[in-house]
Amino acid sequence: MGQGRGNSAIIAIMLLFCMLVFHFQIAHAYTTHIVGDAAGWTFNVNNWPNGKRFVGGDNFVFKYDPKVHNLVKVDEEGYKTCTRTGNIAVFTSGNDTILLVSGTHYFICLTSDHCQQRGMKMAINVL
Ligand SMILES: *[C@@H]1O[C@H](CO)[C@@H](O)[C@H](O)[C@H]1NC(C)=O
Ligand SMILES: [Cu+2]
Repeated sequence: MGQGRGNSAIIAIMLLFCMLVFHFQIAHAYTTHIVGDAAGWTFNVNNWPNGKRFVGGDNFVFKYDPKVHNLVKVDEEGYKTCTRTGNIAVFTSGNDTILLVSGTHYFICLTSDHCQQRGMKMAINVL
């Protein structure tokens, strides 16, 4: 009888452990980040990722006025030089949700001098 109770306790602990691991994974897979917080994807948004933690599978919502801005995913060179280089993707809805996998992702705005002079560029490091 004591033996049976011991096994039950071990099974219960293992179950609890599995649930915790499962919960942890779910909690991290579906985080949605509003880029730039309340201000959105706009001038001087480049520092927004600083000190934040992003995990592969997180969603990033870019909100902006599509009459004024756009959103172009570029490579590192495109980010540095504010040009459309790399396997680019152009977004123009003003409410773009983008799922990012592990790696560093680069976004710029190609309106006028927004990337060069107004800080409308962003490198997002995803774990
Ligand atoms: C932005 O997009 C999300 C998801 O695609 C949607 O739920 C939300 O209502 C949209 N917001 C606006 C202001 O269009
Ligand atoms: Cu812009």
